[in-house]
Amino acid sequence: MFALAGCSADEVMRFGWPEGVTPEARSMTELWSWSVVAALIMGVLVWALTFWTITFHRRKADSPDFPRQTAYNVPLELLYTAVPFLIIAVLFYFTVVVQTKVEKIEDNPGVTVDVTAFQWNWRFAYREVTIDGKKITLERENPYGKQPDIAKLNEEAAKQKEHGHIEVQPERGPNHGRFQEIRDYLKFSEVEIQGSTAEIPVLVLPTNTRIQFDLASADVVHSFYVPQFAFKRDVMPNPKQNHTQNKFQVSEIERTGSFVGRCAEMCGDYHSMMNFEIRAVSPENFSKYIAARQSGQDNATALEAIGEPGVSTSTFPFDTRRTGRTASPVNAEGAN
Ligand SMILES: [Cu+2]
Repeated sequence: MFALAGCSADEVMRFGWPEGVTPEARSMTELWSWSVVAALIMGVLVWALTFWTITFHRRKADSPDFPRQTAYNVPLELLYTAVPFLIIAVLFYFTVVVQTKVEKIEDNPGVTVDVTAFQWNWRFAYREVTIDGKKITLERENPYGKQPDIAKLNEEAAKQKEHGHIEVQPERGPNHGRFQEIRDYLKFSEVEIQGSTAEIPVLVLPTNTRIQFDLASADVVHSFYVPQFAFKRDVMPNPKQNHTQNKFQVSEIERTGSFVGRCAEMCGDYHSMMNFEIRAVSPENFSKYIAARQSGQDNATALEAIGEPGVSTSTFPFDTRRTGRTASPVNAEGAN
């Protein structure tokens, strides 16, 4: 069946997973593959025992008696309590090893990207990049303003109340009484990529470089998912107040190419159209790309300058018109 479907041995062994492009993704895929193999061995054993029992140990047609009953066999019961425990222990061990690798965060990653999810697209801001061995900081000030001292405001409000004044307070959000319109936790950069209805945001990253992603949402909960990283993580507003680990790293992207990314948390009307692309290029091309962006070129022009397609190749913008009944691609001119 696999041969007829034209599957390679590698594809068969991935049991449905996409080809990983980071060492972390490959570790997770291996864990998945061997877990499936272990489960299949166990399955075959259980099926064999089941069919052996019902075939050869059924009540004989000419005999009124049940076959020999083997319940309450203590050694056997101990064995089938111990064996599953052993299986769980082995699975647990390998899971912990892989998880530790996947969640590892090292100091000084080569590139740090601030990812902002919003209804319904993505903004990528390079915080730090390494160009020819030198770290460059590209972060710029957040235009959303700063949260006032919330503790002090609360204290003042309490005092006002004590003195019989009822101060009309501007509306505050649920996160420790923070003002919802002020999003001081979002990060901005000189070099950013922002998606729109007509444009899939293409995030350019270098191969062979440790990359850190810092995730934050400007509104509701989203989820950053790149199938070929075999990784997704929820993207929350106010990550600190929501006690989320909003950083993760990939130790490297192993090859150049275009890898689709998606929002994996149902986040509203156009959730399904909240796609992005990771474009992995060589570190040399990445340096050229950043230089081109810093000189004022837009994303498509800077991409074309290094010989890359200017728009996404792994996915395309969708028609967001309610009356449109087909998921046909929309070009930049035809989009609304
Ligand atoms: Cu979303």
